[in-house]
Amino acid sequence: MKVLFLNGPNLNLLGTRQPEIYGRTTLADIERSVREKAAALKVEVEFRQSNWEGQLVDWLHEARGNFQGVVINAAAYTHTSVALRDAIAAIVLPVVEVHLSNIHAREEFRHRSLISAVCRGQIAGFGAASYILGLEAVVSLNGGA
Ligand code: CA2
Repeated sequence: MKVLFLNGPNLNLLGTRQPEIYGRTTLADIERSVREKAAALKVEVEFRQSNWEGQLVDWLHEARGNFQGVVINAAAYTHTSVALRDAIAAIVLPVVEVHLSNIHAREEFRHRSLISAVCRGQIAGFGAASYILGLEAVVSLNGGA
């Protein structure tokens, strides 16, 4: 089984700014812990980040036929992107939405996710562990590793 991890805008800065919200863990640290868990589950993972909405749309299209599921932290595009919502709806693959922070406990504009309704579920508020839980969710949606 192959699972694609997609990361949206500014997540490349993780661990270097606003540690009071996002902690000191970098995206590379998260990728490392995802890879460890994936190895234990005998699952292949690919980890990508882009600040560009269209790039994330292209990667979602590419996931079809090449991966068995997607874990996505769409970052700020979560709250704005009809394009990402339409791409997720179009690919007919299990897509799990993850967030480091509990978006429902933050500013009101973060409470609404435009992608939740087309994802299989949302995991938010567990820091880097949200990604591990997202991986487990995709594996479970595929009937196990
Ligand atoms: O909690 C999450 O994972 C978010 O998706 C993170 C996004 C935010 O816009 C969402 O509302 C919730 C922000 C990711 C950018 O992270 C930064 C890291 C360091 C410095 C500035 C931003």
